[in-house]
Amino acid sequence: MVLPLPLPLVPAPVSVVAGDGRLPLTATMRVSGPSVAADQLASAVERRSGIRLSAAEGGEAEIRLRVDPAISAAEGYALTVADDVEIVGADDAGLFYGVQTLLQLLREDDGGWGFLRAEVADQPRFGRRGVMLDVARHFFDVDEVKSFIDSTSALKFNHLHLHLSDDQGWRIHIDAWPKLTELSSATSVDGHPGGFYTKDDYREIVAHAASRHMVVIPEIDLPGHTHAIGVAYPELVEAPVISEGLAAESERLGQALPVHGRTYTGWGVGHSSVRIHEERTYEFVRDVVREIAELTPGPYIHIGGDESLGTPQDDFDLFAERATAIVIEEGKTPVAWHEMGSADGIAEGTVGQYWGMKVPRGSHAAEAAHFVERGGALIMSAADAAYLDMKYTEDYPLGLTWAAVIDVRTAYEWEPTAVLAVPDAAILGIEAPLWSETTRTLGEVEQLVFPRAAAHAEVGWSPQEAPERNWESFRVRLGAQAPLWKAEGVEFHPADEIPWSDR
Ligand code: TNX
Repeated sequence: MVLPLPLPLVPAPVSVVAGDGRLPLTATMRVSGPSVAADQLASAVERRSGIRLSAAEGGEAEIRLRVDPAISAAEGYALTVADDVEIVGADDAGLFYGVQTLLQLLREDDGGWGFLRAEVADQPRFGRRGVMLDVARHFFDVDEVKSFIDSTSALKFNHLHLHLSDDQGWRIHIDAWPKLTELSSATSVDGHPGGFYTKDDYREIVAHAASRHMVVIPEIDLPGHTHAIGVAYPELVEAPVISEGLAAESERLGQALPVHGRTYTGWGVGHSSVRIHEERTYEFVRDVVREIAELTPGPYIHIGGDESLGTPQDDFDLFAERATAIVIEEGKTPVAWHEMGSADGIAEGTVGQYWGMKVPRGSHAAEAAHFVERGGALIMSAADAAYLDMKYTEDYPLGLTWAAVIDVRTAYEWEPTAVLAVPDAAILGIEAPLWSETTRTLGEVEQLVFPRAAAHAEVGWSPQEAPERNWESFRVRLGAQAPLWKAEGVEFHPADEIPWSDR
């Protein structure tokens, strides 16, 4: 028996019924509805097919877009492709996602271009579906970040976490501390060129993200990962703590050890810490948080908290309490890597980001659970499943392996609510981070992100009980995304596991 192929949709919708054949795409097809969504659809159709939809009355078929709050849950939509196309979004985001689904139904065959007939009803499993881009280890400029937003929002991701500072560089201008961008942003890992965002650059990124229904979460990583701060303001940062592990790893990689007050271009972690008992440190944190909050329409500011291996535990906990309190005082909800859950008095409502393994080790699960005990919630980024900077195979040229080697199937087959013993309602959703130690260009970033981000998109969006929510179906649907990525210039990795299709 030959099973029918699933419709080529990723992430899998809540419900989908295939119709009969295709609705041909022609230049007389008219698109109507809210202008932003209509323009986005028309431009994407043209980039893909070369056919420009018309705005004139009287065409043979019509694509009608509209928003109707009665339709379903937030971000949901209903889509029908019959003799016309209709997309009804629960809100503007839902309409945008319906348009993304329609673009996946657009296919070329020997008869030309057409939309596969279907009836789709859809809404997300999790309200939080995030990706992270590390712009500190290597810098990516405004246009590159915009491309990243375009390619990931098409998979229905709705949060973009920007890792704006680390040992190797500081990437956003702060008026009150101007030397950060004067002295600490020029380089990246391996001494490659760096860069930074002016406030206008950053506003441009935030606005572009909003137009694709993505919330930007800025991260300033504290109290560790702060060597670059000490290049501009040495009085704020302790001398580096050189562990045996760091010394051995630096030697193996041929990277120089960190020196207080000088640019660091290796990728060792855990050696830096701001001075916990200096009041100047908290003036710095407050100024930075305030200026970034002013640029941030979204509710969150991420204040880091990972791998402060040189910071004594009591000092770390004290810092976590004060820094999360400052974020709240400046009107935002703090987000922190799970280690900050070690602090008894972490600010109530702080969101934790779990980056331990699928089977938690050591104190990671307890630290994560403490955010929930304090009225907060969790974002799941299990490193051995969700980390986009892990290699696909041992010999893959880009990426690292410390957490795992993650092929597409491993990225697909993890369940974010099964990692920790917390109520399901405490899991806001997922985030897949791309750390950029080994990726110098956006193309290299894309090779690690695509296709695995599509697996995480399905983990975050599709209900566990959706009929097509399984690996065998996913790999076929995923293979059908290749022509869309090619049309948009996305440099995906053509992994062997996937039956890639041409059109
Ligand atoms: C761990 S995961 C880090 C980053 C590195 C990454 C490389 C986490 C919160 N911290 O500083 O870039 O590993 O995979």
